[in-house]
Amino acid sequence: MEWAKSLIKKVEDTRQTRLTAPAPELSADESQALLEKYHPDYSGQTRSLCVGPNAGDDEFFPQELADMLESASILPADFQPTPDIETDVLILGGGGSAASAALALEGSGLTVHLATKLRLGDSNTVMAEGGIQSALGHDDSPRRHFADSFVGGHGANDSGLLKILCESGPNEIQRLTELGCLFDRTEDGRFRLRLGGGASLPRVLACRDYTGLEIMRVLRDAVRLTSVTLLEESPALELLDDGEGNVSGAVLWDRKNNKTVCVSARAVLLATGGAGQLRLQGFGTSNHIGATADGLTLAYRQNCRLVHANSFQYHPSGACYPPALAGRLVTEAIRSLGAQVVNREGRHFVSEMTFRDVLSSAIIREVKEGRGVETPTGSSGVWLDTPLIDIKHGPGALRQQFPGLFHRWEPFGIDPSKLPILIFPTLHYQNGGIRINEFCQTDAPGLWASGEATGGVHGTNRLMGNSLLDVVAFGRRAGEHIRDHLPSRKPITTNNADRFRSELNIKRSNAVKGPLLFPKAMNVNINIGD
Ligand code: MEZ
Repeated sequence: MEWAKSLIKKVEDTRQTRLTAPAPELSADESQALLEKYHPDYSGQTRSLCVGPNAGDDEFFPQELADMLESASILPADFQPTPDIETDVLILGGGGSAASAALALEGSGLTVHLATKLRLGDSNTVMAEGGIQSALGHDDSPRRHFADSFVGGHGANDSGLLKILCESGPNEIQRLTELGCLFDRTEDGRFRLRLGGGASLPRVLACRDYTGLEIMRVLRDAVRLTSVTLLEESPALELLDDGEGNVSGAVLWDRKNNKTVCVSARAVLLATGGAGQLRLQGFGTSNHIGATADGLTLAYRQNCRLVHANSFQYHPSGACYPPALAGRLVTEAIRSLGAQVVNREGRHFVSEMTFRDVLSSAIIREVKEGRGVETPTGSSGVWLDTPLIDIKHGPGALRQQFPGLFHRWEPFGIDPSKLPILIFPTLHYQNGGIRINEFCQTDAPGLWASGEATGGVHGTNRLMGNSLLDVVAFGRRAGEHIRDHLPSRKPITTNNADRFRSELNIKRSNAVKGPLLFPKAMNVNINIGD
């Protein structure tokens, strides 16, 4: 960091004054103005849809997502599905939500297949660092959790879904603990609770800065001990229907053998996660390699409406430098413990605990208006003053709470307890998604959805830690509802997909193929050789 020596000095020179000064707060009007001017959702690099259930709405989607939603099937037009596998329940996805659904179905006597793009556990769940929210603190309650999340979500949340989320918190934490999840505890044995941005009191349980990895560890082990049949390396290419609108299975791509596998299922659950790897507007992402909006793409062809699917969360603290780490998450928990965001002049320009969308917009403003730090590789960001953590909480506190941070930065000669690090917003979360009801049923009978692929619960801005709770709570709920309301077996056809294809041919001749499955940069050749 020799190149930044004089700039780092400005951070150090202002540190003492910043330590005691109050954080700069913004009024609601100032926040809204910032969002409209700088948040990527408002950038105008969007378009409306002309095909499918959201067509003609007064909604503008990021180009990259719109192209996927209006993409043409990877399957040949004359594809005729015949069942290779018959199962009661087909779960699509390899993360926390898919695993929680599988666990809920265990013991039901139903046959369950779980198909994942890569391996079980490869998902955004493992990328989640800072924690999971649950109203367990003294003076806390699910109602308070609800109020914080509703304000954070700009009041656009589906209140029924949000109520379920907040009320599920304590039980889900108990279940995860029983499975062996080692949440951090205080010296007297209680859960250590962190404060998340936009929360009125500490409510985030964590396992240092690898909470999602720890949660997935116990879920994955538990699923491996069930009777569920795993179909790994088998992403879904299309959903199948019975010709009358009911979803009745899926076509998988057995990647290793390069062949399609048709699954006839009485119920299908989409738990396929998010969309960060679409790299909207060229942003870096904190997302797992498989997060390519597959669930949205496939459900949309089955006539499922999307809710707030044009709303994305750009996490304020993505790594900006060194380039090898660009887009990687720097957990909000570091800010919640007191690391300030500081511009090139050493100015603490906004409270780091304001809502994520507002903070990201403020960072983008600083960079656009020339108050960011330009790196030798051309990227720009602002400082996260990480050495403040040891100053505020004692020597070694940063390393003790955030070992992952050191694991990533030290190989590049940067010790974050001594030097501030450079951050810039990173594409982190899909706030909206497939519309579901309180039982995770989509608009297409036979098709359930849970986790990041769905929309409504978080409104248009999710609070920290609510996604890990979402995946376990709604994954379980979907599994339980499927177990108790299993439809009968139906024929499998590609009727809905064919109808969508015909509509595309009329209205959008330049459609690309989808789902994307893997980021474009990976150059994965999807060549269906049946
Ligand atoms: O829920 C999240 O997005 C989360 C916990 C992220 C983080 O900053 O660690």
